[in-house]
Amino acid sequence: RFSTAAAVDEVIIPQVQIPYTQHLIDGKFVDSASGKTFPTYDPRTGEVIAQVAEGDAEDINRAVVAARKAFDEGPWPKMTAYERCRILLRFADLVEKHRSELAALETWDNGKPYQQSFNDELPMFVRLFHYYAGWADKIHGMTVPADGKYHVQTLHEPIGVAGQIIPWNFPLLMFAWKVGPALACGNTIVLKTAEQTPLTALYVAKLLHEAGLPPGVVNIVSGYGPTAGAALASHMDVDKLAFTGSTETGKIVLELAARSNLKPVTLELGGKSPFIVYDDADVDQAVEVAHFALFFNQGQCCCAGSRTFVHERIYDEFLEKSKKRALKRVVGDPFKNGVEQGPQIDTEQFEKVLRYIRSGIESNATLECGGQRLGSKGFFIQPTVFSDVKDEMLIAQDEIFGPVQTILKFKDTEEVIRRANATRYGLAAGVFTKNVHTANTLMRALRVGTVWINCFDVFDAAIPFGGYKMSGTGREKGIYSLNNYLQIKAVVEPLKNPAW
Ligand code: TXE
Repeated sequence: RFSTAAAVDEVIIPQVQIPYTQHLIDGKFVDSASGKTFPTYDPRTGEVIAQVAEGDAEDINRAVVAARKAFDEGPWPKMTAYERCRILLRFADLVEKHRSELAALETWDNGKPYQQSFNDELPMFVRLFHYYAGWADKIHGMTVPADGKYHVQTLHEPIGVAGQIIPWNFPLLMFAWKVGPALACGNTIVLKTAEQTPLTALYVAKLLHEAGLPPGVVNIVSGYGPTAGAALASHMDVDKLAFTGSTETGKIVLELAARSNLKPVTLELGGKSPFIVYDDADVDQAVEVAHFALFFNQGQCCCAGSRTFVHERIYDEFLEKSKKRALKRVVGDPFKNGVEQGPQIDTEQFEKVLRYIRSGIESNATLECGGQRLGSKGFFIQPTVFSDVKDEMLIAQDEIFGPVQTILKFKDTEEVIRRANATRYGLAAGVFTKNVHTANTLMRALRVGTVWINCFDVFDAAIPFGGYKMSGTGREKGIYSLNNYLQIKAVVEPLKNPAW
């Protein structure tokens, strides 16, 4: 058990006993068919937290068979929508009850600040399940006024067995974004967690069963992408695939889905989101929000505001203040009170970020602060700010996925729209201005799935999220997410007495 508290003043060293490390298939915790395990690491130290069952094609197949049986034979898709709603609400209550253990486990496996896990992410997780529980009994079709003497209606049916592959940056929230709508619509699920963060999904999936979820409805397989993930994407008996991760892997899973059974795919991929600050903005507020937009979650956000465009008239002031803010950022043990930034997730991501920092220096951007690893243990990186960044530099084009802010200068609206859109990505954008006409122009001109005006990273269960261009396809959260998990059936019957 962990020793946890709502607010912590000192570092909590979690006393483990990790609750669950096996796959959860058909309502039971089981080992891999191969008997293999893999380690999950503590990003604070690089030490092994636990050995976890390592799934491959055979385990995925066992999970799909269980999900198929639970879908075809019920009771889940056939029970009343209200009963499904009640189970989801009971589950949300149980998560609330286990909030501190789950927040500690999330921080331990991922490295994000405990206060963020406890104060923001766990409540958001609960909120998402309340939201989707609310949808369960409000999903219904329409009657259609077709030409001719027919009564026409649509039935909104669950799509079947949903395969879901999630990343490591928000292990619990990605679980909620995927599992919430799929369950509300009456589907069954096989979910593969990221190999870096397998622990919390197993914990909450156990709570789902405690809340009354029938066995086989949600199955969790831990394991690596090219083995377990690829087996799920190419499985012939999976009816739908939802993926969040890199654009490169998104292309692979889309191809696997197409080459197997043409299952529909939603993709939530990488980004290089512009954060545009006009000279009429409140500079102090814009500096703070731009800092948050980039550095939040160690910079490991698909929608991170990773190209900060600043109007030339306020550029010098903005830069000075951004640098000061980055130097003040508290980096350290994520279990410690007041720490804003923990370690990067693993050695691969840590090396990748440091490579991009070197590339920024080599391409003659000005390194304003940071740029080094912090300490000698774990995957900590100094908050880093580059100025004099040019659009063609790699650090302005690629997703760095780390605590590296790149600041660019602009002159006018036409120019900043062109430059903001000159990327293969299209996930999100931030705009800071007091001029309503400027805001109106930019919100329409930016080719992105979310525009935050005078704010950033406002996430709400009801707000849809997703990308244009190579940031993905489909929307998660909100009413739009339900479309991913429904089949629409048209039913046509002749009318006997068309006058009525
Ligand atoms: O991603 P992958 P990685 C970006 C970010 C990061 C980069 C690489 O830029 O630096 O991606 O991170 C599974 N078939 N994002 O390597 O590989 C994998 O096991 C099926 C953005 O971690 O995309 C994991 O569960 N599945 C992002 C998931 O895909 C496969 C969040 C994501 O891993 C697979 C994370 C395969 N062949 C990284 N290969 C976001 N959009 O938020 C891997 N996977």
